[in-house]
Amino acid sequence: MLGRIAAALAAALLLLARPGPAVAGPVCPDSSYVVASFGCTYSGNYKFGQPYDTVSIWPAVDGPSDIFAASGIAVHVLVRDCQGNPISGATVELHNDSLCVVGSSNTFTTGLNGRATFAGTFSGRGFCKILSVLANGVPIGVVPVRINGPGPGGDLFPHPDCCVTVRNFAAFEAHLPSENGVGSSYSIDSDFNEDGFVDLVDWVIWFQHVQGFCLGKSTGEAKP
Ligand SMILES: [Ca+2]
Repeated sequence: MLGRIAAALAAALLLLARPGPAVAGPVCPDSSYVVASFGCTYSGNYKFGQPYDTVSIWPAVDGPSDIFAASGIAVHVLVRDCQGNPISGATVELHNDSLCVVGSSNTFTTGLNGRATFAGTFSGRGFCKILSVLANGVPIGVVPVRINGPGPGGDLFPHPDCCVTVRNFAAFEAHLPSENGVGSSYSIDSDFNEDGFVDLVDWVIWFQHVQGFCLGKSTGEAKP
């Protein structure tokens, strides 16, 4: 009996003596990285054949925002401290000041190896040409992913649901109708299906989503 107890104690001491996993320090931009991958190409009248780099978003968590993966787009990160130790559980954020994002739908979390991939959906509104990537609030890089949503993100009347208002419709209407490469009124930020035309299809998209998610919510200004 005493022999078994001694053996158990010896085993426990051996376990305690083993070096544990290194405790990671703060996020280090020089040791971390972020990269985007693009698996599709444009097929319409806008940037035909070039990597498809645009994700359309809408102001509703359960709304029809594009799934990054469905567009062949993914953002990959590796988050480490300055000693090269991976940081697990880091909160990674896709950010641009021009966007209004609903809740924390633009965040994801690193795994045990400090890595994470975002290929899902986030909700909000606004338009931008790049996304900054922050880990635990520390900028670790940018990716050339465009976000396309109805209306500018910055708002004189901030709203937690990022609702789209009549003011945003005026900005959209200024590009309706237009065609990429013809005249100067075409703008990708009003071409919600990124086919090279701002037309009735985009109008229907715009109005459907505004009706579905923003009408009836109080933003302090008139609705379309
Ligand atoms: Ca279009």
